[in-house]
Amino acid sequence: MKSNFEQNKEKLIGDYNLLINRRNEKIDGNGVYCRYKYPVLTAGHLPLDWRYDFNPTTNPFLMERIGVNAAFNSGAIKWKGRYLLVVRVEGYDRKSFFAIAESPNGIDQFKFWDYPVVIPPSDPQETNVYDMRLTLHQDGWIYGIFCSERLDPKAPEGDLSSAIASAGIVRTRDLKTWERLPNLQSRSQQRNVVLHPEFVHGKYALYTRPQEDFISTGRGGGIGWALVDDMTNAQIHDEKIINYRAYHTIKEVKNGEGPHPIKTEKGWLHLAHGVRACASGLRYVLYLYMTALDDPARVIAEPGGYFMAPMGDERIGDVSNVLFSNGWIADDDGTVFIYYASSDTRMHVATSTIDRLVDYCLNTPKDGLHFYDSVSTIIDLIDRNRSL
Ligand code: M1P
Repeated sequence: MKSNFEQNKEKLIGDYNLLINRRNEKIDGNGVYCRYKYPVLTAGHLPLDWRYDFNPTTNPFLMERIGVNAAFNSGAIKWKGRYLLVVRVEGYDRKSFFAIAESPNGIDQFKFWDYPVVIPPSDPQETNVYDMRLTLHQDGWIYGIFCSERLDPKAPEGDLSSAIASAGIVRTRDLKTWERLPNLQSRSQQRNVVLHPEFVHGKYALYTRPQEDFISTGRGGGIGWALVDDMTNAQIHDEKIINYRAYHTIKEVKNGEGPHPIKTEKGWLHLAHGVRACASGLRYVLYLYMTALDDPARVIAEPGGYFMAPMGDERIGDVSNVLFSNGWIADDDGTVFIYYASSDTRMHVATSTIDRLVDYCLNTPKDGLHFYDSVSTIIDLIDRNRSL
């Protein structure tokens, strides 16, 4: 006869295996992309032996000892034929860390590696790290750039929530051993910093997001661009805005580059998030734009409005009404796996193709910035359809 402990453990493991082996189902889309029925990762996917003490002597009630709150905002890379996510895992203690989960097909059966990623802290004040973007650079290294957060040393006494954000940098050749490099030096706070995969004029190129304080970008006008000489001592001297925020758009309050852009025959394809304010708070959506092949800082197309917005269950979570993406994978056959998090809680995948996404960028009407432009764009389409 099995003890209660053994029975409960078996049930725990059985339920866990059902969850992590569950097959996903494609949902018909809008012609641009398809969503999938199930999230690809949730807090429940974190390995049981990271959360439970399985020793009946020290944990006779088989209680969860270390709680995981969320698994979200993941960088992505295809590595040795497998689809890998560098997941932002957030514990019940609110600290985030990184852990790698891999899948054989990109849409389901994501399983975490045995241990979380070990990133050495830059200094004792660094308190939290999150939202890593991975770039396999032309120089041969895989770089990870992430947000490094600490208490604002200038916060008034008693204020224990004002923070400052900067860009932390690591590099690796095998995704197992990570070398910590000095944080990016920049005049402003930075989040959503992304390394372009190729050298530009012989330098490393960064997409940036200058911000005047931790939450608000203030006069920071949007997604920036800066060239740096050396990733082992990355310093921004000149920074220019390449993708602007604008009044009464999906990116009125702020925006940020997602993963690094994908090179296509017609230009660099970018995925970003845009944020606007509403009565229920901030609303985060995803949008696409393209830049020129010969100048990745020059925007050549930007469809109006959002590409993806929170839908159904995606709308609810720790920070509701949020879609955020910092990872996608373009396969050799042109399939694109878009990994996005909903409401700072869980990870999903959507699939499309390079051809569809480029067509979407080049042929979706631009945002005319005024209601009458929106109306004339629709009338133009009606007229063209009626003349068929
Ligand atoms: O809570 C929504 C998002 O808020 C921040 O986004 P941004 O950098 O644009 O301000 C980040 O903290 C991100 O992790 C989070 O998902």
